[in-house]
Amino acid sequence: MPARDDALHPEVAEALERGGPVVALESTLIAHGLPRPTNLEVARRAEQEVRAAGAVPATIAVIGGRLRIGLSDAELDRLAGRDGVLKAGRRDLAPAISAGRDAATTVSATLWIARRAGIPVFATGGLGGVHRGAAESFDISTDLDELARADGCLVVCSGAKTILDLPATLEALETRGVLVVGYRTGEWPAFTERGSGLPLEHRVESAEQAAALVAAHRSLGVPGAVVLAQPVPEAEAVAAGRMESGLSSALAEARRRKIVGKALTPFLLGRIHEGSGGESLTANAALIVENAALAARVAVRLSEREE
Ligand code: PSU
Ligand code: MN
Repeated sequence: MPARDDALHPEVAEALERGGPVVALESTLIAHGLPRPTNLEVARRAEQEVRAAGAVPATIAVIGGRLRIGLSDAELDRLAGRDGVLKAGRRDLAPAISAGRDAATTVSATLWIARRAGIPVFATGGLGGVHRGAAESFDISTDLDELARADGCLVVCSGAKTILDLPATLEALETRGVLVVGYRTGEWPAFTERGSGLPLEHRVESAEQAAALVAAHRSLGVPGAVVLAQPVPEAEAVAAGRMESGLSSALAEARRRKIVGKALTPFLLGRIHEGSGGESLTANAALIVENAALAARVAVRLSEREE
């Protein structure tokens, strides 16, 4: 499905037409990953950082049953402030649109929409991945499969969310042949923590090097996205292991209350943000904004290379 023209915000359409840099941003973290009012602040700051780096932000969502690639300020406000916004993975897009609903798009849905609209650079907080206990629950995020399909796309993130089984998530990316590169790190970042202790084979030190690597990946036609993993800024990082006890009780509560499927990630993130006295929320907000900024810097280099 090529994105219908009316889905594009005029500013995004204009940038795409002239081959200018655009960065896609997801909206599930706004509607389901962060509490109010931090969610709206972070969404706006991420867009500002993209602009400051010389690119155009395209936050993606479904508003009143219409796909939007690039949101107006009023639409961003509506998404951040309303109850009952659907969390839409790729498979949930058609139901959201046909029912005329508001839906926030996850990594899988956003990446799919962005790629079809010709926006191959995308930023998020932490990827979805293999949940703890997945050997029994089979809970593995569609994000991983979409990353494997998103040929030539760059996805900037801070690894996968700490609530997940991080070694298994990294293995699952390897199985799917998704290239993972550290940005100024040799370790798989752990979302709100700087590192997971899991080594990464490849790293780059600058936006310029990242752009050269993405260009090589594209020109070879290697399938799948390039994941550029940037650790949370030092000043906002949560100390290693600090979330574990809160996380174990949140996981136990989820089991007790049978919270499964797409409700699980928002539930666990909510519990962790509530329980950490603001520490994890500050880190989550900071990393989202930094990833948007880095994605924009690479998008600018990529569009210069194409000139
Ligand atoms: N990053 C964040 N907060 C979030 C998410 C990412 O900092 O809430 C969202 C993304 O949209 C991701 C989703 O796709 O969590 C994963 O959900 P699930 O585990 O149900 O696939
Ligand atoms: Mn899941």
